[in-house]
Amino acid sequence: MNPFELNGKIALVTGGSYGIGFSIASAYAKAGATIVFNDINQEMIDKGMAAYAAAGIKAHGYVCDVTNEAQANAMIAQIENEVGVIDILVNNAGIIKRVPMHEMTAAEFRLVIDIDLNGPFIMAKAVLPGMMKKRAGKIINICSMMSELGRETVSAYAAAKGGLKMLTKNIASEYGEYNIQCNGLGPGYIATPQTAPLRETQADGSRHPFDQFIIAKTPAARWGNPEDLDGPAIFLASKASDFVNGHILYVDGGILAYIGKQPK
Ligand code: NAP
Ligand code: GCO
Repeated sequence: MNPFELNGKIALVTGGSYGIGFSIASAYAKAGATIVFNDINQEMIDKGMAAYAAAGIKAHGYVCDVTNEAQANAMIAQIENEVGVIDILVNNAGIIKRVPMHEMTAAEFRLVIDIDLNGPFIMAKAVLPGMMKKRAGKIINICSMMSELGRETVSAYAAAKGGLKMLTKNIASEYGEYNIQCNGLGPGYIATPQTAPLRETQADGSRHPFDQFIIAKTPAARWGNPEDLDGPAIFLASKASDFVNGHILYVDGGILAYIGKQPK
């Protein structure tokens, strides 16, 4: 039997209209899963549905703000009624605000924490009852290099992703007895709309300084693509990881292992 197949499984990927979430959901579909995704408005759902259809994937899209517990609970009930009980949850939805901490407002800090940390709590809490009843489930939280490292301007994001690492470990600890595995997937620097500002070509045609920095910090000497996450994401969603719990699987091309290339 192929331990990496997802046949018959229902996977919910939050913020799955594009970017990393879309790539992971597409990979899950190819592995046999039924795909469900949410986004914060119908326009994004429609765009996501068109993208899945173009990829030959019959997805189910729902409008839900992951920070709104009432919306989340209503969506899970609707999914269970229309599609089935969720087997796999990927807490992918997230934002970042790049502002020096001494200039960041408390409201901006709270918003990032709300979406990137409270959201995964709300969504995990919403799917746990169904998984507990089935005595099986997979919860995958999309962490970050900032779950381990800090850098200028991302204090709220690092606090959220650091907290998400520990929320992952706590869900693993509290619900392992129900045969529910909760792990983190920690992408390195991935080329998506979220990181586009860090890769913009400069007025003189040169690469963005941060782009050059990341190339020097990555042994693979390249940015990751969303598709680089697909195999590790399938592993964490499949039977192959049934005894992996509370682990953060970093998919970073070696950034966390590397001091960085000496400047020329
Ligand atoms: P992205 O391109 O900005 O996509 C984020 C997705 O989340 C969008 O579909 C967005 O929808 C959705 N979203 C935002 N707030 C939401 C909310 N309150 N409720 C529901 N959906 C919401 O980001 P990405 O680069 O694909 O990153 C996806 C995840 O990976 C994030 O958690 C990010 O922190 C993490 N990550 C990214 C990288 C990277 O280098 N790109 C590396 C490590 C970790 P709208 O467009 O409608 O707002
Ligand atoms: C940043 C980037 C990173 C990536 C990712 C790295 O501004 O440093 O946006 O935070 O999004 O989280 O793993």
